[in-house]
Amino acid sequence: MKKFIHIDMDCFYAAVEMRENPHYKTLPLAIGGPPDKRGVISTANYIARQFGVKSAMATGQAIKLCPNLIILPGRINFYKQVSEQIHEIFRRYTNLIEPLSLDEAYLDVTNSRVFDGSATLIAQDIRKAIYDELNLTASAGVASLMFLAKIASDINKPNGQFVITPNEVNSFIEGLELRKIPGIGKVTAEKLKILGFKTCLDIKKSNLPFLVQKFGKLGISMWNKAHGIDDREVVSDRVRKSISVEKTLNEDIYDWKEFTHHFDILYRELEQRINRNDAIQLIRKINVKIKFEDFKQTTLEMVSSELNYLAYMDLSKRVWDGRRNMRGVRTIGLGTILSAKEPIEKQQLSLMFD
Ligand code: TTP
Ligand code: MG
Repeated sequence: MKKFIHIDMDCFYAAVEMRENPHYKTLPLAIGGPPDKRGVISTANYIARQFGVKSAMATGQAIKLCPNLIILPGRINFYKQVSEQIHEIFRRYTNLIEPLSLDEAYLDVTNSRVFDGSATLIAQDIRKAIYDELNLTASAGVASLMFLAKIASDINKPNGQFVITPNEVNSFIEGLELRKIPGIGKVTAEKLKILGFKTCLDIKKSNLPFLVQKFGKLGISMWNKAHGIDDREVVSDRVRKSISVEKTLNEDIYDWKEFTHHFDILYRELEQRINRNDAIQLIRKINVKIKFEDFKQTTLEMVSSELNYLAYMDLSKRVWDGRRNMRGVRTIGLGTILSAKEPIEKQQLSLMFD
């Protein structure tokens, strides 16, 4: 049985802008092109949505619905950076991450050992980390089938999550309206309705040849989904290259003993992170990164195939004695460089030829 989490940020671009400029929080806000250039709305905050402002709507139309609407042009590169920070959080829980857009991703947590493998608790923790560290809210869906996880993430949006447990899957699917299935747009939903198909139960009661005749590939896909079959897998965007942890201290420190106190906590955190990601055998190098009060930073690394407390301590002491020059320490980072896992195809090929 698989466990999937679908994460979707709440009014993502608008949420980032509200974080950067909190006075927008109480005002209707949209990101979009200017009305005089036939601009469209990318997204709107939830206040603007109460006026009917929506993604893909012409900006001119949006202003008619909400005359006080604040419209910002948007800054995609900044949203990309934030998206990367969100992915950094995801990677604490699993390497199997498939981004659907900047603000949306599937995570396969079937083999994650965090929280005893409870996908519900993992989803909660991811949302908490996003909130605590990035000051943004996310919604999540949890299910044993990918398409259900995606549908579930919308149910308690914003800032909520919804779990479909394995024994709820059947009844959930039967009651599921077809227009909620990703890939079924307005036009198809209308066509389905005319033929008497409103829910997955209607599809289940129909027959496959008829569905294929009327809808082609989509017919097969609907039939499968209605029967709880979705054998797609999370295709991860990249192979992880490093795992590291770091902490910026509340106050700069000048005392070695105090340093070792923070070091110990970080080391344990790194150990957990490595174990959670099943990465112990992939370690090739270890490093220590220290940032000083003047914001200059230094990194020292060594070749190592294991996580070794004394080796990390040794690297730290060398930085402390040799490179600190009386400066206070502001940030401590402990990291590993990993070798890439062999792609699965390659493993299978070599098995075939062995
Ligand atoms: P969505 O997740 O569809 O929307 P959202 O995050 O703004 O709001 P929700 O709380 O309903 O999830 O899209 C994510 C971002 O992608 C969105 O902030 C802006 C951008 N986007 C566009 O630029 N054009 C579009 O038509 C849509 C739908 C989104
Ligand atoms: Mg979103």
